[in-house]
Amino acid sequence: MDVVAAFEEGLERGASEYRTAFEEAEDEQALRAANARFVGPSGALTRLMKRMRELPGERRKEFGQRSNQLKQEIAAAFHARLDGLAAAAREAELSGPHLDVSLPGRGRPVGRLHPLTQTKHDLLDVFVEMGFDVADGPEVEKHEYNFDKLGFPPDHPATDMQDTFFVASEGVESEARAVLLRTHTSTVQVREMLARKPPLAVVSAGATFRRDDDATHSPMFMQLEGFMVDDGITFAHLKGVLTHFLQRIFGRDLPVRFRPSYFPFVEPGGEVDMGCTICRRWQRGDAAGECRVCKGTGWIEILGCGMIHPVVFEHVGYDPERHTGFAFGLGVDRITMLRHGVPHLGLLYGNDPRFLNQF
Ligand code: FA5
Repeated sequence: MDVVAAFEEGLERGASEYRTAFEEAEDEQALRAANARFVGPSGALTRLMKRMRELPGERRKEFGQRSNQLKQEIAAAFHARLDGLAAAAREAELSGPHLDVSLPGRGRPVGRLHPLTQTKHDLLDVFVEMGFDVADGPEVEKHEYNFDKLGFPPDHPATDMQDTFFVASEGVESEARAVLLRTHTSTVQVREMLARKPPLAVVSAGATFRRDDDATHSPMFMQLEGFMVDDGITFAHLKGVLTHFLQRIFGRDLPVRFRPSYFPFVEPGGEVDMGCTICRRWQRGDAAGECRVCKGTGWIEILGCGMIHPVVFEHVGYDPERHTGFAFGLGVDRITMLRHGVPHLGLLYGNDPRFLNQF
């Protein structure tokens, strides 16, 4: 086709097609694509105008004017349609569903303390009310403070690899066993007594570790330790403090009983049982039904205690002829389970939000 005919046909086709193409474009993207088909870098009109030089001289001006005119028409129509589409979109937005600014916002979940930490704070508070100081001790501890200074003989079963997590360290076997994860918080007794002189009343709570794992024993658990040393401290002080403490936590009518028991660092040593708060047999006065927690006895063992052994005082430089004191240690996990009716200790360490959100 000769160039004149190509111009005639191209301008005619362009003029007849752009309007429909723009009308049919339903959004800005389609409109821009349609515009590009005519006046884009490789659009039909652009390509035609690139052939202007091929036209015979006497027709060049005429076709030049007609091409420019069409280009301007297309540009005007493009912008008119663009404005129309924007207005229609705004209209649709305004007449569509309204934004309800009164809807409640998206809440940000509020964090809270873990039930074990809550219990720990509640227990410590009771002792602080009674005038005890709060102390801390390291979880990675010396064998000496965990066992030796507390009067454990070197071959005591608790010092065995089967019961205690030892921390590997370089050197010979005896050195390798010199550092461990503390198996109880009684270490704080040693540390505080080495650092301070009587009178003192101290309480401390934190993580402890043993090679245990079942429904009521976990490899990591939490203990709370308390002790008091002065001139003239007796077992009566121990009974008074512990009975008050347990009744503050579990209720004024809670029965508490003391039984003899053995720990190397106390003499005499005892264990304390409290009435089972699950079956509350002391309130019902009968043994009807077998309680899984207390096995029908009506009592739960809750802590170990006793009068601090003179040998411990010697190890920390106190005069055993002059000073006396009591100490006790309890499982914070067990108290948390009893307070909240938690059936398995593992729940306290599983960090499952379905469990934790109930507190
Ligand atoms: C002691 O650890 C002594 N240090 C307590 C003590 C302190 C006695 C001061 C006298 C004077 P015992 O091994 O019984 O004692 O542990 C105390 C409590 O820790 C237990 O009653 C139990 O509630 C808790 N406990 C022990 N092992 C575990 C475990 N693996 N998981 C969870 N709780 C445990």
